[in-house]
Amino acid sequence: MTSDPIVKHMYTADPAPMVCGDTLYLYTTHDEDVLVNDFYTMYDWRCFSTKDMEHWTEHGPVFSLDDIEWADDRAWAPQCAQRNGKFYLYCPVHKKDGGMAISVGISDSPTGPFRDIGYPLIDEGDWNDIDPTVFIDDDGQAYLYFGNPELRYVKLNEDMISYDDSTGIVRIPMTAESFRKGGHKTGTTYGEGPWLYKRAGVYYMIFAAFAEGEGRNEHLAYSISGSPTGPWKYGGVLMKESTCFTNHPGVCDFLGESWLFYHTDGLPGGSLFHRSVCVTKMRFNEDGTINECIM
Ligand code: FUB
Repeated sequence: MTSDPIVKHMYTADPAPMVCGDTLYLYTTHDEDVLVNDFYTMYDWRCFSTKDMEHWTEHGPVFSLDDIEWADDRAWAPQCAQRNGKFYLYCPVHKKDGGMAISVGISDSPTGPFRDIGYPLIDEGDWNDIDPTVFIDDDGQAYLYFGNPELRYVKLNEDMISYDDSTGIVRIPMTAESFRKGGHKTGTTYGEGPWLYKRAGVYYMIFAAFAEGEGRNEHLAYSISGSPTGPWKYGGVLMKESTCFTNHPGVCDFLGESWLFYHTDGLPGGSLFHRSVCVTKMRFNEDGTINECIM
């Protein structure tokens, strides 16, 4: 299996796997070596692929801020989905006129190049609109969850670039029962980086989480539901916090295993702004709970 981190020649974060045929495509963000204003300095999205979880092929930048006319900064955590022979890359960005929003790039190939649809898919005029996770259920309905500090979702239309207006943007109740009492702004552990995943009829919302108390880094946790729209019930800690301020889950099934992609600051020169994507196997119990994953 891959030795961690997966990418050793540049800083990558926010891993988002997508399986297509016999290949796993891993989309990541890219932390630049040189920081601007001592903050996340991120301009493009990268793609890597593997057929065996050992050997990886780099596909270079597949989408960038330069491709999105209305965006000017913060190429943050993406996720890609395939439908009707097209690939849709959902990416949070900072808008030229202020605030964060979720863009969509479309391509005929999983390795791009992706072409921006020309406008934000999600743009509520606040800063919550980051970290999209897209999931197509067995009945064909696609969901796009996102958000920090609140978890929200839309039901995507068949075209994957618009959503059901009659349902609109749904705000998930941020309760302790759903996300456990915690240290983020809603008073729960839910922080950001949601990842919607389904296994054996159970829906999992896996997310970056803040425990109670000052100076905590993000750990990974999960909530469970019998439906893609909740109600969510807190399930437990999936991965303990590390020395890196953020973490970010990406989950998929491939080669008969379930994989959890995440990031750390473990590469030489690493920091909260210089992260590296890693992967480990997930183990599920018969009752649907997930064993804690060790970095
Ligand atoms: O990488 C930029 C931001 O940091 C992401 O959007 C969050 O999930 C966190 O990893």
